[in-house]
Amino acid sequence: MSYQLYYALGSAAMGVRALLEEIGAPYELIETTIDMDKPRPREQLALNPNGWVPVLVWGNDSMYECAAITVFLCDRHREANLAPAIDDPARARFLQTLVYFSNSVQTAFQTNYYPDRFVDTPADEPSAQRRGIRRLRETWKVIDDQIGDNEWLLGDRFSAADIYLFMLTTWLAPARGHPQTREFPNVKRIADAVTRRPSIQLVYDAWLAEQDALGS
Ligand SMILES: N[C@@H](CCC(=O)N[C@@H](CS)C(=O)NCC(=O)O)C(=O)O
Repeated sequence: MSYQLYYALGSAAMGVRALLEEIGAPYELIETTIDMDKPRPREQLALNPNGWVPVLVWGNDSMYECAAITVFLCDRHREANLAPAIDDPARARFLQTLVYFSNSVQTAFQTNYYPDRFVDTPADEPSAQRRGIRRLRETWKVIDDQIGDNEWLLGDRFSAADIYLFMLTTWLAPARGHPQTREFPNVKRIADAVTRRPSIQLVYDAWLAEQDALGS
C-alpha cells in the first residue's frame, strides 16, 4: 500500500513520515505550508478544512489528526510491531498516551504558538502564551512521571508513541520561554534513544544538524 502525506518541515507530519519510514511503506510527500500568512492548496483544504498537516491519503481515502493516523498506520501494518494489539493490556497505555499528547501536550504548544485561537482580543494573547508555557511544564511533567524508570513509554517495548514523544520534544523552544527537554530527564532519555533510529536520522536530518550546531 502506498501513501501520500501532506507535509511541512517542523510540523506533526514529520512524525507520521518517520512512522512510514519505520513501517517501510512507500510514500510520496506533498509539500505544503504551516505559515499562517500563506494560503493552503485547495486540495488540502478539501481533505482537512482546518488547513493543518498531517493529512494522510491512500487510494481514494484520507484522514487527518496525527494521533489517529498513528493508530491507523500501526494497526494496518502490524508486522512493523509499533503498537500493542487490540487484546494486549499495554494497548490501554498506548492509546491513553497518544490522546494525552494530542489533546493536552499539543494544546499547550498551540496556546503558545497560536494564542489568537484561544483568546478574544490581541491584548489577551501574551497571557495565553504565558499560560501555554506553564501548561507545557505541567503536561511534560505528567509524561516524565509516567515514564519513571522505564526504558520506553510502554515499559520495555519500543512503540510509535516513542516516536510521537520525540516529535513533540522538537517543538520545545527555549528561546520562546519553553522548558528544555532536559528538565524532564525520563523524556530526554527516550528522545535521545529515538534520535538514534535511522527513520529519525533521515526525517529530522536538518533539525539534528541544527541541534549539533547549537551544541545541544
Ligand atoms: N490536532 C492536529 C493538529 C495539527 C496541527 O496543529 N498541525 C500544525 C503543524 S504541527 C499546522 O498544520 N499548523 C498550521 C495551521 O494551524 O494552520 C493533529 O494532531 O494532527
